Amino acid sequence: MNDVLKNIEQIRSEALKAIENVTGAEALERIRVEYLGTKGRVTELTRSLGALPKEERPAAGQAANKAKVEITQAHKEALEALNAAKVSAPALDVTMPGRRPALGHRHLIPKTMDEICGIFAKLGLSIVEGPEVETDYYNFEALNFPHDHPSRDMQETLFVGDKLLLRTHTSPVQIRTMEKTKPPVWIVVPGKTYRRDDDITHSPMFNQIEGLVVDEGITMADLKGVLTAFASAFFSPDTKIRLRPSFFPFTEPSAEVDIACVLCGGHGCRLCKGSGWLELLGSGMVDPALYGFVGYDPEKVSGFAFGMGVDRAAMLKYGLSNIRHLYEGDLRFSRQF
Ligand code: 2U9
Repeated sequence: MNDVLKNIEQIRSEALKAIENVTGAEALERIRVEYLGTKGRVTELTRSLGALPKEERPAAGQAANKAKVEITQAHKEALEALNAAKVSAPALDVTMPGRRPALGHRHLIPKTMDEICGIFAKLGLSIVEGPEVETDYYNFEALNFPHDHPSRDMQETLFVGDKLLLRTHTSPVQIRTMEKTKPPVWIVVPGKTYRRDDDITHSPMFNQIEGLVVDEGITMADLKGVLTAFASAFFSPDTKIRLRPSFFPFTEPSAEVDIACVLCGGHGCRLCKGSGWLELLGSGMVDPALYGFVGYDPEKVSGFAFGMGVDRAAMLKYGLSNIRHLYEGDLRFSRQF
């Protein structure tokens, strides 16, 4: 082998070895410049071939070209391998400070639900839950809303098929519980409910808590006693309540329950529109007609029931100006509670 071919072979083997042992992208780039760059060893070598005797040029040219192709290919493969390694295993710098994960915050609705349920639990009521998709029977019929009766108009909802619907209140759970258990029944039922409502104080999905007490000798005095104890525990001790006559299909007599205004204490202000009272919940004595649906004897038992919107209770307790704050998912809002 003549000197030129030896020289080409040496450059080729040195370059391939250097590429094989390369450990990083910067070193690989230095190797590329050293061999393949405009002033690199392979480039210079190719240029110098013109000075060779004519008969040596073809063999030398071929060898130089082959070396260049091999080095270029080896460089390409090494670069790809380095890039792939970079993607699959980023360099770990153990000296970097850790990244604190973004912390969420408990939402005000479940917090308020727990507060309310906790108070009734202390008063001796058990917490019961039930399905959000209900039958027409449990949501309306068994609660004294006859088919095609105008009382249903107040509670429009989404029907899922012919007889299935999104429940408009948690009351079906009380019917299901009475069907399954003999009196006495002392329960509180929290959960999501759905109605065709959407304005500044109503949203199509909202949370309710309802209570039902059916036992021997239950009177309206028990209703007032339990709700007075609740108002004191939830708002502040000695919070006064008052009952106003009302109507619900499932209670007779029925009463709206107001609390003394949380802002002015009953003197009259902007919040209570000068009346000194704020509407908190609805209540009443269970209509004896309902006992017929669940096999209870209205001669033996009587009961009271109540229902409240959790959103409204939270708005009153925490002084919220707009129900939408509860549904925007803004952490700056949630963190305040
Ligand atoms: C059974 C018997 C009686 C539950 C009751 C109310 C009154 C009431 C509203 C308050 C605000 C619903 O969220 S709201 O719009 N509820 O006024 N609810 S009595 O009465 C029952 C329930 C079940 C078997």
